[in-house]
Formats: sequence, C-alpha cells, structure tokens
Amino acid sequence: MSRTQPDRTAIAPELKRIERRLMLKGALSLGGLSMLSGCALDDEPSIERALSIMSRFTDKMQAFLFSRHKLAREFDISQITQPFPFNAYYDEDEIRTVDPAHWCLELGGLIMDRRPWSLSQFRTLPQKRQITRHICVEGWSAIGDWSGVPLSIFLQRIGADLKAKYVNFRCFDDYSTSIDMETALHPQTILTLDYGNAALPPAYGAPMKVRIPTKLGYKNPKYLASIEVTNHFPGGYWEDQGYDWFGGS
Ligand SMILES: Nc1nc2c(c(=O)[nH]1)N[C@H]1C(S)=C(S)[C@@H](COP(=O)(O)O)O[C@H]1N2
Ligand SMILES: [Mo]
Repeated sequence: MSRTQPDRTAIAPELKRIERRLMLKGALSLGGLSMLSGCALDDEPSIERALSIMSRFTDKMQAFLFSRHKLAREFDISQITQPFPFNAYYDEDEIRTVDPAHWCLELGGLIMDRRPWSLSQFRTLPQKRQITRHICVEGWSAIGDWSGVPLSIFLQRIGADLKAKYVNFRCFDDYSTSIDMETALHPQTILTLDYGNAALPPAYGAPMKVRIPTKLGYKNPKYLASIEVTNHFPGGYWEDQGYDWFGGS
C-alpha cells in the first residue's frame, strides 16, 4: 500500500470532526484508524468507509463479549432518579400518544403466530421488575424503575424463530432500532408496561417500551408499534446515522 501523502487540506473540517468522534470514543488517532481499516483516508468516502469498518468491528467484539447470563446491575428503590429524564429525537411537547385500549403490537417476520397483541393480553403474561441504570450517549445517565414481560417469554409464546439473527423494533413516532437475538433472550430485556407502580406514562414511551439495561439508551425503543424477527440486518434510526449498531452499555 505505498502511496504519496494525501492532500488533506480539502477535507480538513471533515477530518477534524472525525478526529473528535474518535477521541470521544477514547479510541484511536486517524493514523490508527487508517492502519486498522486499511483505508487511505484521503477523501470523505474513504473516511466514512473506514469508520464503518471500525464500527462493524466494534459490533462484532461487543457481540462476542456479550453473555446472556451476565446481568446488568440492579439498584435500590431509594436510588431511583427523580424525576427520570425524558429524551427523544424531538422535544417533549411533540410526544405522540395513542389510545391504550386500541393499541396493538404488530408482529412480523420469522414468527409462527403473527396475530397482533393487545395490552390486556400482555397483562396476562408473567411480569418482571427492574431498577437499573439507563445510559444515554449524549452524556447523562439515570436510574429508573421499569416492569413488564420478559421479551424471551413473549418470543417463545408466539413461536418466534429463536435462531434468527435480529429482532427489529418499529415505533409509532417513526423511530426504530434493532438488536441481536442473544440480547433479545437476555432475562433483563423486558417489554415494559409500567414505570414505578403505574402504567408507563407518555414521556417514557406509553403504552410499551423495550427496556434493555445491557444496551445504551438509543437501543431502548419507546412507543413500540411492531416487532419483527429477521435474518436481514435491520439497522435503526440512530444506527443508520453512524451510531454503533450493537450499542452495549
Ligand atoms: N420511540 C423512540 N424511542 C426512543 C427514542 C426516540 O426518540 N423515540 N430515543 C432514545 C434515546 S436516545 C433515549 S436516551 C431514550 C430516552 O428514554 P426516556 O425518555 O425514558 O429517558 O429513549 C430511546 N428510545
Ligand atoms: Mo439517548
């Protein structure tokens, strides 16, 4: 790979932005990125390519290190953050709501029984509570109190293909995210119906949010509309804009 030193002046601002991104990840210099990815980094597409190679590498490492049997830390009631913060890709006054009595979770993909599920049906399944820490990549974290149906129980109940690679979540606020099957089957991954002792409020994703304490905030979809089990890589709202897909916390 012998080459002359590329002219970087034309893409200087882009390089600055990328160097900042690398530093934030506490990771590499541009030289390191160039070496590991085997990309010259002499134009914007090659930089994007290098970053996406690194990101896929990080995803693979995280998936390799992840264990369904390693639990996220749980906390005491007294440690719950009051009030628990709201976050979304829009402001709190733009929250979308639905009538919980008419809401149904749609099912698709590699599932035997794809009939939609109502909230009252979910209430008949076993519920689990967790007081865990939510970590947002924007630089804050908070401890919350969520309860609901373990996703693994639900996936078994509907006859999902548990050997499939991905579970994809779509939300009625046009958000989406997807996870690996190993995380979907993790005992602390729950279809959340309640926050504290009451039904999940609109700010936190009513009527259903997927709480995944082993993953960063953006991989915890609120306002859930559908679940799809698939072998085709689904991506997600933030993931498609460059956030790591695995997104472990
Ligand atoms: N449907 C939907 N889910 C979402 C988001 C969103 O914008 N829409 N934002 C994500 C991000 S980045 C964070 S930090 C958490 C915030 O959840 P909270 O409002 O309960 O704190 O929701 C995640 N899930
Ligand atoms: Mo977030």
